[in-house]
Amino acid sequence: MADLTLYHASPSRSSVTLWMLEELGQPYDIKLLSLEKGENRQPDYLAINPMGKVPALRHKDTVVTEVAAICTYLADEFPHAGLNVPIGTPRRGVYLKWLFFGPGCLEPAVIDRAAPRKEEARRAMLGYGDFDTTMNVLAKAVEKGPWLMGEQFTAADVVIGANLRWGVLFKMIPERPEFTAYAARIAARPAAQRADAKDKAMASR
Ligand SMILES: N[C@@H](CCC(=O)N[C@@H](CS)C(=O)NCC(=O)O)C(=O)O
Repeated sequence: MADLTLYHASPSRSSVTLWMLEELGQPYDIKLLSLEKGENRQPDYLAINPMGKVPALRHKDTVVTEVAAICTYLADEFPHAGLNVPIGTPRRGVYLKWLFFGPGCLEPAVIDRAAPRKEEARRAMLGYGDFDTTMNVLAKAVEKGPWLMGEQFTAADVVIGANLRWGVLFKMIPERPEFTAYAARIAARPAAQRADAKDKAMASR
């Protein structure tokens, strides 16, 4: 049994953490849950994540939930993989900004656009402000490349990159050249391809 266990539904947001684990290169086990069968709402899983959501990650006695928290945790816990920007490094501020930008701005902006509210919320009320600003900020960040932090691929690229790749694929994010180029660099990563293949195999079970 590995020290790391991912509670996963295939494919879903937990696929982001599956990719992160592949980037990390540490052994891990997968506990596959069926969202259709409601296995994420059963008492044994609610004891792990009371939100009834995947993913959840167990590392020895520690349980971490929330995609971005899991990616941040893994990158810091296994620094040899070079996926974090360590505490004490000035660039860590920007790195953390992108890790939080994923669930704080990018994901809600995309979801709100896909499932609009009955009454439009005021810009100041929304943490991401508005969709176009979110997209413009992101386009500028990935324009130069190859990665958000320049030459270093980090956990922030996993969090933002997965969202972006998925959003472009399902036409929820505009097909701007900056985005398609970044999504193509992400798709070419062997770890992303391994995660995709594992997900495909699990989904067809
Ligand atoms: N904020 C959570 C969102 C996780 C999430 O929404 N997971 C979905 C799968 S894509 C889920 O578990 N849905 C099942 C349900 O809500 O019943 C995170 O970042 O981990």
